[in-house]
Order: sequence, then C-alpha cells, then structure tokens
Amino acid sequence: MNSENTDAGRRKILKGALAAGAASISSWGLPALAQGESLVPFTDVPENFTVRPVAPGSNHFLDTREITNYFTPNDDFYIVQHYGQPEIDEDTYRLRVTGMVDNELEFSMQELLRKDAIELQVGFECGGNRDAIFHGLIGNGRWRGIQLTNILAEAGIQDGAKEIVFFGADVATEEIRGQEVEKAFARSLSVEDAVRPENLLAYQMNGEPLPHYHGKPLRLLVPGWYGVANVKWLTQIHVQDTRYMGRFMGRDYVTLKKESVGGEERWVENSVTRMHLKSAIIRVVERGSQHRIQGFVLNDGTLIDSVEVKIDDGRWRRAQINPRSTKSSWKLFNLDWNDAAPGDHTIVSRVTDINGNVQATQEELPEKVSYWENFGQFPRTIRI
Ligand SMILES: Nc1nc2c(c(=O)[nH]1)N[C@H]1C(S)=C(S)[C@@H](COP(=O)(O)O)O[C@H]1N2
Ligand SMILES: [Mo]
Repeated sequence: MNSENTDAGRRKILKGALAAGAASISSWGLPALAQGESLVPFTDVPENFTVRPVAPGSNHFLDTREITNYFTPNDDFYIVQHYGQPEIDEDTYRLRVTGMVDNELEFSMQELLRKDAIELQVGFECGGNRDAIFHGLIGNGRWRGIQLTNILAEAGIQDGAKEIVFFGADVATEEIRGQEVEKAFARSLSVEDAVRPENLLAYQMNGEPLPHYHGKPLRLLVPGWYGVANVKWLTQIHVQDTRYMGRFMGRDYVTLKKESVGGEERWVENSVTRMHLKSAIIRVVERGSQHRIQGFVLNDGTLIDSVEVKIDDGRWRRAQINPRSTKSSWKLFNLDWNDAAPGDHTIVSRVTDINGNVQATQEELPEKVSYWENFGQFPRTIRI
C-alpha cells in the first residue's frame, strides 16, 4: 500500500511548496501559533461556546480553531457512540467471521496481531457533523491494521452473498414498535464495497494501541465513508444474502431529501455512506498585517483539483493544499491574505474535485429535512 507519499518524497514536495508559497506565517501543520502570531476571532462563534475535554462515556467534538496537527492527537480526536463504550477483555476477545463463508473463523487478538499489517492515513467526519459546532466532529489519523480483504479471502465468501454486517460489542435495549429488543451496534457494506483493498481492521492509531474510546481492541475503517461505517469494538463479521436493515442502516443515519426521480419531485431516503465533497474554514491566523486562512477538506477519496476561498464579494482565490495529503486523509489548506482591511469580513471556501464536482452552497443543495450529511459551503464571519 505504498502508493502513499513516502517520507522522502513528501519532504521534497513540502520544501518546494514552502519555497514557492510561503511566507512568514508558519506553514503546514496547521501549527500551533508561533511568536507574534494570533488567532483572528470569528464573530460567528458565541462567546459562551466551549469545547469540553474528552470524558469517559461521552461524545467529543474538537475546537476546529485549535487544530494544529496533521494527525489529530488520540486524546483530541472526535468521539461518537450511541450505546456507550464497552470494555473488552483482550485476553478473551475473539473476532468471529460467520454466515455465507466456506470457513467460519475465529481469531484471538494475538492471532490477528501476527497477520500482515498495513498503515493508512484516514480522516473522517461524523455524518451528523454540523455548523453549530463548527464541524468539530472530524479527525485524521495514521492507522495500522489488517486488510479486511485478507480476512474475507481466508473465510471465502460464497456465491450469492450480498452484504457483510459488522457488529460491535456495544449492545442496548431499544424500543421498537412498543417492544423492547436488545440490539448491538452494527453497520453493513455490500460485498463489492467490503472487498475494496483500503478497508482496514485497525488495532493501532497514530502509533499507539487503539484507545478504548476509539474501539479497542479492533475497529473497522472504511476510508472515504462517514464515521458511522467505522464500527468500533468489532466482534463479528457476518456474510448474508439479504440487506441488513438495522437502526444505523435503515432508520438512523438516514438522510431524507427532495430529489428528482425520473422527472418527479420525490422525498428520498438514503443511508449515510460515502463522504460528500466538503471543505470548511477552521481558523484565521494573523501576523502583523499578514493573514492566513486555514481549513480542511474531506471527501470520498476522489482526487481534489482545487480549494478556493472567497473573501466578502471578491473573486475566488486558489488556496494551497498540504502536499502531505493522501487519498483518504483529510486535506488541510491555506490561503495567504495580504490585503485584509480592518473590519468585519465574510469568508467561505469551496472545493472542486478532478471530475469537476464543485462544493455547492447550502441554497443550491436539494431541500433536506434530516440532520445528516452537511456538506454545503459554510460561510464564516471574522473581525480584523
Ligand atoms: N460499535 C460502535 N461503533 C461505532 C459507533 C457506535 O455507536 N458503536 N458510532 C459510529 C459513529 S456514528 C461514528 S461518527 C464513529 C466515530 O468514531 P470515533 O469515535 O473513533 O471518532 O464511530 C462509529 N462506530
Ligand atoms: Mo457518527
């Protein structure tokens, strides 16, 4: 899997980029503030807006103004789960592969750790990420684990199989149609989506054993997909010939929007799957009279053509994308802004991929009533 940038190659590109672009405001990172630098205040962030540190059992979003690392530190990476955070005893832990396979399998963690492993940079966001928290349900990590395809090949998927279901150890009682039922968190992938080589059964995050909050000892990562696909505390992989209709595929993380269906305007539901093409501004750094606008891009892995930033009613200006970015990492970007006038400004970014898809404004997107999949342009306001 080393089509990803090598360190040497990366340094070379990076040096080029620095020599060509940049300026006295320190560059890729996005780094902590250097001496003489300060953050320009956003006027759209309420004064009482606070981000709580990570706490046991809780969800966590990060303060996007404070993103200073290309790899999000493990103790600041966003956290979301719906049924609590189960403790798993690694000594008795087993991963089982069941259903329409030639060989049903069961692995201990020791057995899994002996298998061939790869490392991959993967960034993702929660499908419920939103403006009100300035899109803080994001993170980018370096993950190590086993390619899912290796495990599936060992099991042998039988003809006629359609979906692969990934079950977590977290279980909750849900009331469904007046009846209490016990359900484990689960998500499914079509066989076709599941056998993509980048899907990972990850046990390491940024060089450390997977933290409890992020699914210790093993989680699925589906690069290019919204976070909900990345089942934490993974205990069972089940192959079947029917669609899996569980809560997180069929009822929740389901977007309801208006679309033209063969010329008819209809309300359409879809399960939250691939990340949409999205960028957002996260901070503005000031050094003397010089400013730099910084942000991130996330998408399904389609190559990016450009990120542009518009200031007030000006033209779209092309930002620089961190050359360190890989297919499934997030992409951080910078725009140097040398002619900022004191006062209030509106700034917005948009990203375009190599197929010519342009991030739309909120108004251009189809009418949507559900909470999921917020990928429209996100204008921010600042005061210089
Ligand atoms: N077992 C399990 N896995 C899960 C979830 C969950 O509730 N249970 N939540 C999902 C959702 S909605 C998201 S956004 C990501 C968050 O991953 P993170 O907490 O490591 O950032 O985990 C996914 N995996
Ligand atoms: Mo999520």
